[in-house]
Amino acid sequence: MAAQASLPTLIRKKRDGERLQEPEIRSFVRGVTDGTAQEGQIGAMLMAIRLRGMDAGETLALARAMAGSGRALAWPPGWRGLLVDKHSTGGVGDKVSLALAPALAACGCKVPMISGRGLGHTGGTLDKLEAIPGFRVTQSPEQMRSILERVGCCIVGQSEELAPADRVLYGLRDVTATVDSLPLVTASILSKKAAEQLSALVLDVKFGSAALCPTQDSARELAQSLVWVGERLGIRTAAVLSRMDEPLGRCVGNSLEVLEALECLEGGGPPDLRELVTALGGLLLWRCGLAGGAPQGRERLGRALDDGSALRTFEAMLGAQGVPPSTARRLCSGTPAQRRGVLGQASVCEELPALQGGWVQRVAALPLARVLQELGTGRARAGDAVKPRVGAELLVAAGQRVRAGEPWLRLHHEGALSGAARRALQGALCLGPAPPPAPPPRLAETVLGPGTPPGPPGTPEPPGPPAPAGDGR
Ligand code: IUR
Repeated sequence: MAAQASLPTLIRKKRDGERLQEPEIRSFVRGVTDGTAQEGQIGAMLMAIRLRGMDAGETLALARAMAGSGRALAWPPGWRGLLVDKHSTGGVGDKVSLALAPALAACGCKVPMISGRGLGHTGGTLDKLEAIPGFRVTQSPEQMRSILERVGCCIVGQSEELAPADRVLYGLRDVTATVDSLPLVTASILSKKAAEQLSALVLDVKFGSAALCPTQDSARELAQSLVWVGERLGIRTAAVLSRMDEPLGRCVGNSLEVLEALECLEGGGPPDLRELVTALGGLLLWRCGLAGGAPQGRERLGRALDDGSALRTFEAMLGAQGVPPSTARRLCSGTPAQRRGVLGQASVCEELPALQGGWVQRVAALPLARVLQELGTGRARAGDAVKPRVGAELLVAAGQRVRAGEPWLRLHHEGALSGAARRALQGALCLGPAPPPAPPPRLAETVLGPGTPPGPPGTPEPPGPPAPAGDGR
């Protein structure tokens, strides 16, 4: 057997643009996991990968090694084919998971959804759920299995044991300016999904001014990489490219988003939210064989929202994850006032008037989310506390005419609003002298894996192996 190359040798190889072999990648990940690799060495390797890229095979090997760095979840054999999850690359007002997980469970799937917290201007599903008194996001693998048996879905945080190499690498990527690397993003996301032992996965890859990917082309590249690697890890993987220039739905902020997700779970709520929930869910139902195609899957999922079964499943999930039954009942079956009573309200609620009249071209998600993050919806550093009741409701939408002085935003906050924050918020309302052109659809494209049977009308050809990400991403 050939002698194992040392870590400096592997770093030098990648630094000089060479391809790493699978055993070399495994050896690097072993060093990351067992602590024998020094932080400086890991940082140097991350930067070499960020600058030189990895081809699809290397990325697959990295994802596989990271998935194997910890424990894999184990499920009863009878659930084979039914285990599904969804991952989003992060957005503003994105409460899709709250409605999607119970709706999928109501359709017969098992959904061990592992979600994250908000960091930066994007929100996190765990923070939204923690706005509900009593909700516990920490569940052991055994507890997850028990909840899936009884309810069909759970939404939990990542456990220490799942893909521990990712925890180390992700933490160091943040401080070494290597977050935006296509192979590193792909391996990070999919290592955790592979350790979850999923049957099918759908990815919501967002693009636009408030998204990780600035352009549709960069989102497509990431989606193709994720789908190609995901399929080879044994997960039926599909991706949707969705626009993220404006908030999803009308509410941004943790408890306000729970209220909006409840509206969706009752068959109502903003159309763009329902469209995304049903599109992502429809793809999953199709890919795990519970629907004959994506359109049929979308219809089936819509029925679960309309007939109350998704809402009942959400209530059962709340109960199983620590919410007292009377609280869960008031939240799921109560009037809007009872719901607000459960979640509480911020101490200040004020409406911002439009400073001038005009046609709303758009409400920009990024400035809005940045101000809200400062007011407490999100955190500047991992571990900071969030203020669950802080948030905003949009009172206008693109295409609408507003008069000067008319309120366009209802802001919920816990203290004084600085002049700078007020000005930044006003900057989010983009007005013009004429109605804007019809907006492009929020769902721009679907990306499917190779060998996928023909999909819904308009579905593009499945991609071949993604081109090597050798240009630095
Ligand atoms: N989410 C992940 O799980 N990994 C990543 O690299 C990114 C988001 I960016």
